[in-house]
Amino acid sequence: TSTPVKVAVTGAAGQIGYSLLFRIASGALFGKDTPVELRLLEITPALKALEGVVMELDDCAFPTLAGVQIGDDANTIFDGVNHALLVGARPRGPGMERGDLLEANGGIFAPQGKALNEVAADDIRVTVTGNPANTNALIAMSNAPDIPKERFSALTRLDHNRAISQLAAKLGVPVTEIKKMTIWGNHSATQYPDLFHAEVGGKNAAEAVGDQDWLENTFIPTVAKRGAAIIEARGASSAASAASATIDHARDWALGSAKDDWVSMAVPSDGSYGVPEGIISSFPVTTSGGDWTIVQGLEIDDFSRGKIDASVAELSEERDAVKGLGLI
Ligand code: NAX
Repeated sequence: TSTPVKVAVTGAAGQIGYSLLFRIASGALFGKDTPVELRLLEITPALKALEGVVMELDDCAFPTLAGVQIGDDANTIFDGVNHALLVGARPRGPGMERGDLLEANGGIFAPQGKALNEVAADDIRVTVTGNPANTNALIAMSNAPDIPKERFSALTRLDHNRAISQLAAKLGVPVTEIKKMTIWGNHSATQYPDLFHAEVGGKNAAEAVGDQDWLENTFIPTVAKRGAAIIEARGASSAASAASATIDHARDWALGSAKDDWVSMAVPSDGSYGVPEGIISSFPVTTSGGDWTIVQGLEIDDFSRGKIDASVAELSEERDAVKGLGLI
């Protein structure tokens, strides 16, 4: 057997963690032949609950699970890790302003970025799920100067998967028929799920839908507000689907995206599609050998341009805010 891949998960005692850890341990991330060692980071008061989760992991007797270490010190937990899934974050409390939210998360993601910089493995890849995901990833990246910037990403795969599911339902086709879905911009209500470059059974998705009103006034808001709809229905935010998307994201990044398809990932912009450098924004990307490449050459019409620009403007504001707070 090979050396175990070391995967760190933060916020491991939370809702997403409760789904994510069992998927990783069962081999959903790297396959059944790759042993995985879990490194679980929590805040001190949550360690007891995390011990309970580890008891359950033990009780699954997963053949792929080579070991579990838990703790509240990032420098210990991140030591030698190959993948870091940063899920734990500070949620927006009642009456909390955006600046307060960004500052509270800066207090989590700046030290975690520094710790990764010091102790992670040379091949570290970092995925941020905890909200505000794009800007939290920017904070972590900016605090890890020795790690190449392209090793930092934020999760928009849940939005991507939601968009595929909504489109498949609208057209009455299996999700496997849908390719080249794109989420542009921020993982927030301003995100832009793009049907103009998506394909259904090899045909253009926007044309297959043939209904601009549905696209604009049903599809886009349904995808963008799906998180709120789940809270409304379930009384708790999406967890299993967020865990599943985190697996999809990290797996495709490590093992490569499918031929003739692409995925959505929020990555540091290189200026492609007029998205300014210095923010982490969602793009269509292909992945291979642990690297991502932004898909080039897509034509962006005025409608899409306006939607992308609006979401990117929000990311630029968040970037300016965390810069003003001295977090990046
Ligand atoms: P929970 O509140 O259930 O769990 C979060 C856990 O993080 C808690 O156990 C907490 O103790 C821990 N934590 C807090 N600060 C920490 C720190 N400094 N180090 C380590 N652990 C820390 O939230 P959950 O439902 O699991 O959601 C986690 C995050 O994912 C939230 O920020 C949430 O907004 C975000 N989401 C992101 C999504 C995406 O698509 N990018 C979708 C789902 C989800 O909303």
